Amino acid sequence: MTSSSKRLADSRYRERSECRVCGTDSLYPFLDLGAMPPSNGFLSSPDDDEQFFPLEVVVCDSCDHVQLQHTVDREYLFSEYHYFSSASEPLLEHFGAYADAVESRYLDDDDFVVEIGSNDGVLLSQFGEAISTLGVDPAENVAEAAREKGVETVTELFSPEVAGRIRADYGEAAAVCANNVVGHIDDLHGLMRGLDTLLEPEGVFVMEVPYFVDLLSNHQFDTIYHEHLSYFSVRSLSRLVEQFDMQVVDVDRMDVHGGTIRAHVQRQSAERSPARIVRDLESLELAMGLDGRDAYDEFAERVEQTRTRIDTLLDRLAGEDVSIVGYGAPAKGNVLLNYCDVGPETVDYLLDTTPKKQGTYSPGMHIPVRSPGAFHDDPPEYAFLLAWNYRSAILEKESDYREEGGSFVVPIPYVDVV
Ligand code: DWN
Ligand code: ZN
Repeated sequence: MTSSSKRLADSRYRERSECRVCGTDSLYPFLDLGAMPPSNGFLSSPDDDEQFFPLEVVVCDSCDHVQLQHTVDREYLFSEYHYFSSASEPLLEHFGAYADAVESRYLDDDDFVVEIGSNDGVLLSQFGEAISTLGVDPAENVAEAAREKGVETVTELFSPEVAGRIRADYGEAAAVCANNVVGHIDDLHGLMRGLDTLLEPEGVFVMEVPYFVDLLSNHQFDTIYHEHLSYFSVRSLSRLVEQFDMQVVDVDRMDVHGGTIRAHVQRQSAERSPARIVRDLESLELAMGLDGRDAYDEFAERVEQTRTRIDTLLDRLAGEDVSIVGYGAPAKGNVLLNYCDVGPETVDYLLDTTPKKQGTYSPGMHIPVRSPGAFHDDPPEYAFLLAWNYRSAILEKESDYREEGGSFVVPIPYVDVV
């Protein structure tokens, strides 16, 4: 694809000069992934207009919070959404256990739970009958899917004003959940003010975000895209919440999405004191040099090495005149395909279980997206595992494909063929 066709959009994004957590205006740039289309911006036709935006990563010189230099308009990214959490079987199990854990640890009958960015209701639909719930999500199409599950959902971008309206209409919340959402929010201080409005005095904010330590350690550069404005460490999350008289009281490490932390946040005035794991992870981050700058520069070098390895391997395989298809059409897969400049000349199509993605074309590289049936009807020699975060579930599901000679090309955490 020529660079001219990746011309940067002239609107719908702005450059930030100050840190989203602490407000400092000293930001250290360490990775530039180039002009990139919205990673969930699937096209109806390969000729559709599409916009490209800068994708540059910086770290704050004061609080070490990792974040994007630019903010792409949130309404533009999230009003019509192609991502349905329930399309991935492993996530259904994950959120079922999540609901049980929150309910048993924090909730009594008749308590009220709000989820910010509730998507298709995959979490709230799994709380017990005795708990009243409300979803908040800006995308009408996924909110409708949640309502069909019986999950009451308001189509809004969460804000202090929305929090005030929810409190007036429903009362204070015993728990507010937000999963793969806090990293998507540009106004983090507005989020915290909204939580302060909505939470009961002893209430808890339970949030899941990809853990920057896992991203760095496992070279997960493809999880960097415009939806994800922030890449949290426990230290930067603590720095955010402490400005609002709250604190991180516990952290669970989860495998989902390539490595996630489930952080539990409460008011400093609440009963609970921080578990030791909070300090331990902050010590781990310092031991990894996240308060310096070498760790970030070395990560950027490893990203470049990964691109070279992926391109070299795919070029060699394609040279043998074999068929290669993309397994999954995740947002991260579109970052990887665009950054490595891998298109339909190399990958015949992407298969994906999400009905809304099937029949579309991938953003930027315009690879057709098909249903899994195409894969099983005419198995390719190679499957490029773009949904690498579900590696074990997918390799197990496709064991027959591999026994009959098919191979997976795995790009992350290391380029591999299995
Ligand atoms: O933060 C976000 C993460 C959590 O979810 C959102 N910004 C967007 C989204 O990112 P993603 O698209 O990279 O998420 P997934 O869950 O890794 O996407 C996996 C894709 O692969 C889905 O479209 C479903 C598909 N899939 C499949 O085709 N066959 C998934 C599995 C497990 C399968 O067997
Ligand atoms: Zn900062």
